[in-house]
This record gives sequence, C-alpha cells and structure tokens, in this order.
Amino acid sequence: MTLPEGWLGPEQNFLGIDEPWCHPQQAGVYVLPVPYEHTSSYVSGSARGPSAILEASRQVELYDEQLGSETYQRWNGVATAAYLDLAGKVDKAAVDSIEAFVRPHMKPGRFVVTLTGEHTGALGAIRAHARRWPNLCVVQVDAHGDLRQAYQGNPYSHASVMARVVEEGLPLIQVGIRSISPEEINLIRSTKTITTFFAAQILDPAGPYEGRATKWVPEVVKACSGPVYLTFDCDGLDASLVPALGTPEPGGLGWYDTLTLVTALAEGPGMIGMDVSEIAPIEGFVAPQFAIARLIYRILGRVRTGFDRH
Ligand SMILES: [Mn+2]
Repeated sequence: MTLPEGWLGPEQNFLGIDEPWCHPQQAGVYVLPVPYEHTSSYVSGSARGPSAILEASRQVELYDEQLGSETYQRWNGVATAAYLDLAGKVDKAAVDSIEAFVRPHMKPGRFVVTLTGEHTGALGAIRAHARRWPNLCVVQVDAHGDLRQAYQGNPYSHASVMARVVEEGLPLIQVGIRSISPEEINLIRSTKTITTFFAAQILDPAGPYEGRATKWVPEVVKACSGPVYLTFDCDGLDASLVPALGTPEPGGLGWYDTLTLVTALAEGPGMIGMDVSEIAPIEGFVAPQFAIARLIYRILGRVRTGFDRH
C-alpha cells in the first residue's frame, strides 16, 4: 500500500508516523498544514509555524504516560496532508480556500487538526466545522481579543478574526485574554454570545479563582453551550513557555493549566476539531514548537474517539 499523493510520509508528517498508520484511509486524525501569513503586525514568520511544529513533533514520545497508552494507535493512526498551497491568495480569498481545503476532510469519527500561520487562517477551519456542527461553540485560547472590526483597514487581519466568527452567530468563549482595546471591550459587553475569561481574572492568585485551574476551568466548561471547537492561538500560553510568537505577551496560561482545560473540554462538552496558530519560529530554538507539538498530541489523547457517532 503506497501513500496516496497529497499525504506526507514519516520523514515529513506529524509525529513521524510510519506506514500504515499515516494512511488517510486508516487514520482517525487528520493534520492539515495551512501556512498562511499576510497581516502579521509585529514579529513575522508564522508561515513557518506549521513546518516547525511538524518537524518538532517527530521528537515527541508517542507513549502518553498519563493515559498509559499510545494515542496514535487509539485513533488508528494520524495522517498528515501535504501543505496547502495558497498560491499568493490573501484575506477573504485565502480564508475561502482554507475552508474549501478543510471541508472535504471532515467525516464522521474523524478529528481534524488545522495548523495555520497567523490566526486568520483559523477562520476557514472554523467555518468548515460550523457547517457540520451548527451547535458548536468556539473556545479561543489567546492573549488577544481579536475582536476589532478591522485592523490597519483589514477585516481579515489576525486582530479581527474572532469578530468574523461572532458575526456568524457562533458562541465564543475566550480564555487567557490580556491585551485588548476599548472597542473590543464594548463588543464583549454588548454581545450575549461572547464570554471572556481574562488572564488576570483566572490566573492571578489574588483573583476570584485564586489562580487555580480546578476553580476556573469548571466555569469555562459551564459556559460551553455545545460541542467545542478549539482555536488555539499559541500566545494564549505564557510567553516564557512559548516565546516564538508573532505577538508575545507575558502572564498567560501555564502548561498544566492548559492540560486541565483541554481535558475538561474533551471530557465534558466534547471537542470536535481544533486549530493551532501564531508560532513564529526562532532559528535554532526548538522548545516553543516542541511544546506545541506535545500539546497537540496530549489533546488528541483526551478527545473522545467516535464522539460524533453518539
Ligand atoms: Mn489571536
């Protein structure tokens, strides 16, 4: 059985998965690399994020000692598609292309992970999932609100991506926010479908939840009205854990807080898809992309297989 055209083998794929486990006919997880970058406003380089994550992932231990199993086997494998070539498309045309790329890959029993560059790329993946799951809610881990109507004149800026999601009527739950404008605060206050958990509110030991994930994570879960689509901007994590970012911010989520959150989402409302964005690799410094590759694998270990057959 040879790997069909358009799919990556163990030298290039997520986790370095051997045949036949990397075959799209068999695998229950699809990883879709979409290296889109057009509107980076501070540090550029997120177009190289997906390839850096794939490269680092091949060093991730496949056994999950917390679960006592090898996650990729539980899913019958993980297949990685060849990188989407956007052929110079930007803004709406790029988002439309990403949606068209993701949509046909969605099937019952399959979990799709989209790896994008800047956060705008996530919009195509979110739209593809929302067509299949009209009752989904979007959980956004992010330092920034991303709720500006437009930024630098562009409604498809990375700083506006969640405003586009809210416009479509999808419920939005934001976690880890700590960099936001008055315009966005007004939108949050005036929009019933947005729930925001600010970083200072959940992570500060002097805050209402004493900075303890066991206290604030159940509140996030309670806010979820349906199955969860996770849009994970890596700057939601603390910049000391993942400094290779387009817009790094201190004061973010730690490793174990993040694991507690994703575990509760997967076990509670259920997770039906995810994307990861905004890693801008620093030459010779692999820890950030390795942490993200590891996090994706830990999440796959916690997502319920066959969730959408229930
Ligand atoms: Mn973002």
